[in-house]
Amino acid sequence: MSARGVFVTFEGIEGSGKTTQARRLSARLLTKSVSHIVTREPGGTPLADQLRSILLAPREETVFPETELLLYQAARAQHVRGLLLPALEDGKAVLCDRFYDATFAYQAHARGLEAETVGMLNRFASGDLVPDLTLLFDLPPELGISRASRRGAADRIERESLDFHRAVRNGYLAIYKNDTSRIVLIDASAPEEEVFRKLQETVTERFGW
Ligand code: Z5A
Repeated sequence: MSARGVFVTFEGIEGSGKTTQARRLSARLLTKSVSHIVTREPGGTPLADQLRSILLAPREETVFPETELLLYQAARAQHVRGLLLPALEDGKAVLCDRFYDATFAYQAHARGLEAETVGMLNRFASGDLVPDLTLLFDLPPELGISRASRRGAADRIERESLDFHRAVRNGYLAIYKNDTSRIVLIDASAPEEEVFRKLQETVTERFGW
């Protein structure tokens, strides 16, 4: 039986470059024949992808924070059991674009839901799965939004105010301060190549990648 795989999560506000960096790390792992998968939240299985579409579609009807929280957790419960745990048990590394820190940053810090409730539901949905490493890509929201806006139509969350995105960033920084051994803070305002260099240093030191 192979050893359990390594679980790495990529976090940050929108436009922080996590998806770009996850793709770059995946390309590097391919050259080193490290067996891995790249996935994202919400999403990663057919049902979780449907929940993602529901969550991100702009709509007239008010989506209450409680509803949003439960839908993110439903997608996570499916993703963890349907994709993440089987891959990790199979010895594969998992690179995951967002995981439960996003729920603390968005639903607790920015939407104002009780952190204790969010924490309890995070543990329930993730089945107590904890990332081995979390890379937090930090940059001013103004820069992140301007980068993300180059991509075209904004989704429901991207349409939130600048103050909302500031609250998300502050939420992430508060989470980082409480867990500096699992989370590595990376200055994402730097050029793409420089950001990747810092990421590479971190994963080489931790996992020999
Ligand atoms: N959400 C939530 O509320 N609660 C939860 O529990 C979870 C999620 C799990 C979907 O996430 C939304 O769900 C998200 C949070 C919420 N909404 N928001 N906002 P998502 O990850 O799918 O969507 P996203 O955060 O909006 O990701 P993104 O906009 O795709 O950002 P990114 O992945 O960090 O950036 P990117 O796609 O890699 O790069 C964006 C652009 O910048 C692109 O043109 C790049 O070429 C460019 N780029 C990247 N790096 C650089 C550097 N270093 N310099 C210059 N330009 C760069």
